[in-house]
Amino acid sequence: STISTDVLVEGMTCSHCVMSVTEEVTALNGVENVTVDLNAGGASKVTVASTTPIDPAAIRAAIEEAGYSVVGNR
Ligand code: 9UX
Repeated sequence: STISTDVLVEGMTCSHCVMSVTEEVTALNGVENVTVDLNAGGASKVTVASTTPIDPAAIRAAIEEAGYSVVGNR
């Protein structure tokens, strides 16, 4: 079954931000799909679907690599 992990990300405002984050997070082992709810309530919600649990620190690192900040979960 699929595991879903949500993180809230600051600083994403356009579709190119979405592409950059999606690309970095999709590259993590086990990640099957990444969706972004842009600017949901001030921060954007990034939802990571995977077959195995993904280390939240790895998701954070990938998002920071793309140039954005994780501000929380859910
Ligand atoms: Mo769009 Mo995102 O011009 O940092 S790439 S705002």
